[in-house]
Amino acid sequence: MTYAEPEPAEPAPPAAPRAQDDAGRAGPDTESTEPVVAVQAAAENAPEGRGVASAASSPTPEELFGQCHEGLAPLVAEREEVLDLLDQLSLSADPATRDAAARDRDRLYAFEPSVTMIGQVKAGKTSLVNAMVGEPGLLPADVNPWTSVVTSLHLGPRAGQAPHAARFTFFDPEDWERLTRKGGRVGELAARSGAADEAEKVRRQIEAMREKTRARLGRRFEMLLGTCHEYGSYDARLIERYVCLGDDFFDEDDGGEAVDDQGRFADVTKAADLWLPREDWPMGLCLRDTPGVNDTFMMREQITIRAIRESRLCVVVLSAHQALSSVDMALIRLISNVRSREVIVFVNRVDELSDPATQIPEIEASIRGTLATQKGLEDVEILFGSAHWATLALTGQLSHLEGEAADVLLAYAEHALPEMEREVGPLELIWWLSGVPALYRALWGRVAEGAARERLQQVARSAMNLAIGHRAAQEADPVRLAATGGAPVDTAALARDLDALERTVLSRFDAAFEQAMAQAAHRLDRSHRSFLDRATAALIKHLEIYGEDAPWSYDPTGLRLLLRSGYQVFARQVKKIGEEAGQAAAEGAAALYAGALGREAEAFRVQPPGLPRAAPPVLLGQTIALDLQSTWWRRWWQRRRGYAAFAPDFYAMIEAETQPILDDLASGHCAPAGAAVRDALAAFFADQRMLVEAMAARGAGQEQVPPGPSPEELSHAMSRIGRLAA
Ligand SMILES: Nc1nc2c(ncn2[C@@H]2O[C@H](COP(=O)(O)OP(=O)(O)OP(=O)(O)O)[C@@H](O)[C@H]2O)c(=O)[nH]1
Ligand SMILES: [Mg+2]
Repeated sequence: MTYAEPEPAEPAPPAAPRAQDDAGRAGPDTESTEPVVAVQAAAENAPEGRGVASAASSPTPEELFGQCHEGLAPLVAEREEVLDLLDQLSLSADPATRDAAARDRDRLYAFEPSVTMIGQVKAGKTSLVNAMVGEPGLLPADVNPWTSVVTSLHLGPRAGQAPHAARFTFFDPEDWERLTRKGGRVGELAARSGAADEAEKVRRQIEAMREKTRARLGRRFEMLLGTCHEYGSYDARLIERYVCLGDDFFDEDDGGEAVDDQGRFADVTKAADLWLPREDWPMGLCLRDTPGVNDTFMMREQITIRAIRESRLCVVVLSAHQALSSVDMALIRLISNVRSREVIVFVNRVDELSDPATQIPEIEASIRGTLATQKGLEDVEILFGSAHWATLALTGQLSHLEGEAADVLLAYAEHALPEMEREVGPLELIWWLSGVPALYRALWGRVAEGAARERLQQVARSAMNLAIGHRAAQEADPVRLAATGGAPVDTAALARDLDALERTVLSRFDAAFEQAMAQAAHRLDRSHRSFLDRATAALIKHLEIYGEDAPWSYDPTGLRLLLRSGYQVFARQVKKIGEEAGQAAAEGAAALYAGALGREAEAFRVQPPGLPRAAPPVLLGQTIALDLQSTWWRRWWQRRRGYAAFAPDFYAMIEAETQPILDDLASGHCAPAGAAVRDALAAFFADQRMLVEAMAARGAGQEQVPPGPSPEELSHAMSRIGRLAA
């Protein structure tokens, strides 16, 4: 449902501010040349042909970003090849083929890989996102921990075509109810573990927040739940009303009244979406800024988990002087369920180090040490940089670098210069040192080998099938058949056979999938039970040996590993049965065409559909009572006396904590994985049916037959993308 807000009192000024006009970019700052000189001094030690060029040739932000996208060139070239074939097909005589070609073309252009930025509170996620979109100051940095807003920035050549420029989605009534009545997951957890005082504290804090919201929005706020606000344009001020809540916006002396509009909707806003047109970008990109994860309420943990799930790539932003401390095990748990190639660690704020060149390798070693404790995270890529430096490069405000800060940059630049491949100006050098170009290169590299490759393959296969269908239709053309003495093609029978093939393929898939689900449920349940038994046995043993007063903890990592591997087995199984079904569909369809046209099946090599992959089980990383060893959990069991009755209580509590994870895994991951594969198979058959209908239309003489693509050019385009479809 969309709630149409009464026109804002002051209409939002048009279009998003651009770095160069709003952030005061006036080209490189000429008032203070000190850092420029300093950076240039570094050039003297640089090897031949590399180093710092004169400041005169300062690049524009567009040029700085141009370098960021260079790595995408090979993928874009391959995309052109697929587009060539689609161009050929759009010359086809029949409208259905033309429509399908237009649809496939759209699937290529509308493709928008997404990246979720997660990290510690105040690591600089928002500042980094602002730098990555070239608009310092766009999203408010320093968002109050109460805010639960995930902001998705949709960038790219298509962003200008979105129906609106900004959309702010409010909590659903159920989410809100859960958060404010029960205190979210943390309240449930506290209540379950019998930590009544903790539960009460959370409840009181949430009640206070609810009151504030009511004061700010009046009773109207309940009407906002489940709705969204949409705008044709936005500016930083408008965004602040939704995503940036700070107590500073309240005037306590004034009875807590909001002093102005800022943060007005912040506690009821769940998500913000902004569209930022970038005409010159080779493809779209969605960057998701999330609130820091180590908050006490764990409301945001759930939100972060959802945000990670919705993106294929995840950037963990750490602060250089905080790197990975034990507080961040929650963060590590979240990423340990994502494939390591899909995680990048970005250590931000290196400008705050006193000696980055020396400290960076030390920080890297320490992070690697922490990552090594989690299986699968050993080879995560770690990058270093500074959103602050990126901002300086984008705004050209080098004069803001003074004294010590300039010295740090200079020393780091000297250290890094030998790695430069060519001569650069000071702005470009700072941009490079900011790590933003390296981060883009890493991200585009992952996109090109992952999601974009899959999309390209899916569309290439679909385009090949359209081309094959087009050929079959040409061969089945009654005029042509009459000329060569061939019998007319029975398209009605072909359509019936295709329907029968679809029923067979899908029902086989359904049966195999049902079996895989049952096996997964059984396997996961067994792992769960055995974990509960082992944990309870360990607790009893501890009590027998040490009594009730010695602290005890039990690491739930084992449960997570078992559930993860159980899920991976399931995901592989679904992939296999999906591929078998796709293969059967393609071979079956090829045989039907060949039979109908009296040719060898080889003549119509139908491609199996490209299938979606199962999403990684990020939810396994969510915090459970056993993770909170130092706080409630210890108190929970210290409050218990007489451990005979203790064990069943413990078993029941941990079961109540962990059973929802299994349920969510089944309903939120396993079932949707199967449904997505089934949809792809059904879409394959829909295309085939469409081609047969087109053939029938020709046969019935309902279509004028314009020349269409030349067979040679079509074959040529097909042969070029054969390798992409394979
Ligand atoms: N010196 C320096 N300060 C930075 C850098 N990046 C961010 N900051 C500052 O650090 C503070 C926090 O930055 P944010 O971008 O709001 O951090 P965040 O990770 O989004 O914070 P939360 O959303 O609250 O978790 C702000 O005052 C920023 O100006 C950086 O690279 N260098
Ligand atoms: Mg932030």
